[in-house]
Amino acid sequence: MKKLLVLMVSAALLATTAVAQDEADSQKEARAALKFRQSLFQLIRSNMGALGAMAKGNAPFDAAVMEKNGMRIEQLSLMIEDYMATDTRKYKLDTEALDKIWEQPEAFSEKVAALTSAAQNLQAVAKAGDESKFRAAIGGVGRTCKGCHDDFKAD
Ligand code: ASC
Repeated sequence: MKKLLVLMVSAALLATTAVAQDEADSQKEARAALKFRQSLFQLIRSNMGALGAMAKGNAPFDAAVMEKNGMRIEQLSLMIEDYMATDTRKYKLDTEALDKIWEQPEAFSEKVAALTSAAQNLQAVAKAGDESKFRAAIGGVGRTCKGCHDDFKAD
């Protein structure tokens, strides 16, 4: 009975803490991790492109694209912690990822969660169809990109 309780408590704790970090074991593994995580951020960037153009007035608002890209960004945001879990700090890589990502994983998680929320909000706003709210909803997503870059990306 006691063992079962310990097991249940451990499982609950695991479910609520940030994704476990795993140090890369070799330069090769570090390089692979880098490639995967950069691919993920490129996809997020790709989906932000059309949205940014709309927010800047360079393209007409398209609620269907806002909803679709918002959904994609939400899904991609949910992969960030997994793809950043491999700690590559001790390897020499061509990267803008700051050590702080692995030094302060909780703070990083908060930034990721803000992106997920903003992407969910964008979908809701797009679905509701009130064009007067479109720009702010896109801006909300862009702000979370910047908010994380300010702290965790060298640029
Ligand atoms: C983008 C992009 C970012 C963010 C950021 C928002 O489209 O590539 O990194 O938006 O510029 O401030």
